[in-house]
Amino acid sequence: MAARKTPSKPLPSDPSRQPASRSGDRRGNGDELQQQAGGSHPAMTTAQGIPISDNQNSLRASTRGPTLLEDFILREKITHFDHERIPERIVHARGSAAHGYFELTKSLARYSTAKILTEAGERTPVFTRFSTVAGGAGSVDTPRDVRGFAVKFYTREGNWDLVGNNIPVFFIQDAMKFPDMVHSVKMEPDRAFPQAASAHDTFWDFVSLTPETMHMIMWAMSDRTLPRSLRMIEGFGVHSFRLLDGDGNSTFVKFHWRPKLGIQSTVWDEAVKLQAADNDFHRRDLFEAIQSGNFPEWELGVQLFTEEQAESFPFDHLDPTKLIPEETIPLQIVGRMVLDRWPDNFFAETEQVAYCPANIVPGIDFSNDPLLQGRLFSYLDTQLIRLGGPNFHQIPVNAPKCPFANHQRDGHMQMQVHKGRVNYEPSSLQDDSPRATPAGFRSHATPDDGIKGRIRAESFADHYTQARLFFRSQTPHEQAHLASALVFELSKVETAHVREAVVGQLRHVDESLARRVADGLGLDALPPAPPAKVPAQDMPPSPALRIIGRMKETLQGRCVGILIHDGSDAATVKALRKAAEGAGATVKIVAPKVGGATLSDGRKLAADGQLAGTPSTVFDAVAVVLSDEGGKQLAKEAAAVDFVRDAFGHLKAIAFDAGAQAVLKAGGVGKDAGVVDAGDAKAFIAAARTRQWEREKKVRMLA
Ligand code: HDE
Repeated sequence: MAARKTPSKPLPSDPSRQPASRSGDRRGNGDELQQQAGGSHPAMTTAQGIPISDNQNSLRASTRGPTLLEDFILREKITHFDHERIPERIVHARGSAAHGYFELTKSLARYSTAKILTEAGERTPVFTRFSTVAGGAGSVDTPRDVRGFAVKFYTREGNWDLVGNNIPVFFIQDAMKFPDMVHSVKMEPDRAFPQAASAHDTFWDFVSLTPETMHMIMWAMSDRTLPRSLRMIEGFGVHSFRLLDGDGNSTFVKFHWRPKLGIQSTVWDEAVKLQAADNDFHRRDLFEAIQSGNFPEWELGVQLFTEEQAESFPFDHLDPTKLIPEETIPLQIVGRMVLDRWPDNFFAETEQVAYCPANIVPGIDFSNDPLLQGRLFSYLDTQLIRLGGPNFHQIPVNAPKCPFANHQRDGHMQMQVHKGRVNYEPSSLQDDSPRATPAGFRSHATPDDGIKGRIRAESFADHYTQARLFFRSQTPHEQAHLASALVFELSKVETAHVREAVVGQLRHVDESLARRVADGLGLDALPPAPPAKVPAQDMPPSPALRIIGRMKETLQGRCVGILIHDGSDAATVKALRKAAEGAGATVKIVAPKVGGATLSDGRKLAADGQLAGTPSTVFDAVAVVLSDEGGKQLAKEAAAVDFVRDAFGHLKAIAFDAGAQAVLKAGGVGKDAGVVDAGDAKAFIAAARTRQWEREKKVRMLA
């Protein structure tokens, strides 16, 4: 092969990769900086502030020769890139967050000195992060999973973090079991799957041998773990906390968040299909709502109770697998939280935010819940490594918005330039050095029995009563979903004895549930129930634990999709859009081409989504408005047929006109109260406000 001739002069860099200057000059190399600096662009520099003359080419020994180690610009750029990722959170890695404020509406001055709970009308900035638990940072938004609900309140008295979940109880009672529980639910260590799913052997093996998980399992298998939107989940502080008044008197408190849009879930088949439709379904939903000014809002509720009331409960409130029924201690609404600003930068804020249950302000205190006690250690510990050192509290999203000062010094990434000689206390050399204050944080003077040991309290021994309470409090539809979820998950378990052991546990919860699950698994006989230390007691059902019935019948914050094609009736589309928007919904037009379709009036209506990439799973209700010809064409298009089949299967309202009938027929869509004439916008809106629960038995065999 002939040797290539070395050009005597260096070639100009590839002009196609150079930004055009205002004058149209497309020369590369050294001209670029001058062109950009001449416009409104700031000069690009290294991290040391040294101006960069060429951001396209590395420094080479000759035109086609090796790259020189001397190229500090290239090395700095690549080194920084190599370190762009930090370790993801071991749990709750996948999350989305927003800024906003908390406003106290009712003072709790009788119970607490914490300013955030006593100054009614005051607004406190917050940063709130929602997360899934099991999956990695790049996993999907809609697996069956608990959702984290973590709020950082930047109060006048320091940061208070309420780091909760969307379920009011937890899997385990003692922090000692957390690594085991998390290991079991995460992908299995030898095969590295399944990602973001509890439906596998190790998780159910752990569950079957850990009866304290049973109550949480009921919640996890219910529709609570399939939220329609992060804007529609409840939040719970889970543990009991204390409120302390000026004399140090304590009142126990449980914190609850109530979504203004109402609580709402998807159905399982929909959640599965959403994973394919949009990996970022919840993140996008939150982003779009905030960007469009539809700010998500929650009420803060508290359950307040005394030590004496706690003594009278038939369970131990320090056990995090127990909730306090609202029928026993009603919820008082004391404030609201509004999220009104999407972060400017995902990494700087959402990824680097560090919540910690130990961040607490004077007037609030911990309880002796052994799970909470373990959490008080864990978060700072994990953040030291995740964020690279002891100064992560100085990162803007983590820094208090009130003054803060102490004698902690130095360490990795120290951002503060501390002045003066005094970095210790007591001291007499500097008048402005920080000192402890009488207004500072005080712990409750809790008496103790003084017997040390690795102990599980007898009062924690009842694992089944509240699991039964939850199951029996659900509507029949929800019970069927729960039983079917158990069948689904256990059907993914390969080890027969694990499946059977779980069914054995379920017999303590509710014999009929165990039978349904056993039947769904095809077991020939009910496996034996393991011995129970404390058998389940019957408690009066708590309707507050349901979703169906408590879900708001509304289109506020929901989304309606209208499928059109060339020739669709313009007046019908217009009327449906007007009615849906009037009811508070966002409307999106779906068409075979994203450019849109030419309607009956000759005008082109642009689409918000192309049919193939915008299935009905992303909507709360759909309308299909087609000409006869359009209907004939789309009846042969799988995406259109799936659009209506899935909307029907996911119990959504469907409006259709004469032309759309061919597609409905191809999709096997039957007639019911939720399938309405597109000409009757009012009827469509009425049906679209809720799901068609009665349809479910026609479309799905549930356990
Ligand atoms: Fe967490 N948890 N957790 N957890 N947790 C973390 O902290 C831990 C528990 C919760 O958006 C970690 O910074 C232990 C209950 C949320 O950044 C880690 C125990 C509840 C988030 C940790 C629990 C939660 C976390 C991982 C049992 C509901 C995400 C990264 C003793 C009340 C916060 C990090 C965010 C994150 C430990 C149990 C909620 C490892 C040891 C119960 C919402 O420190």
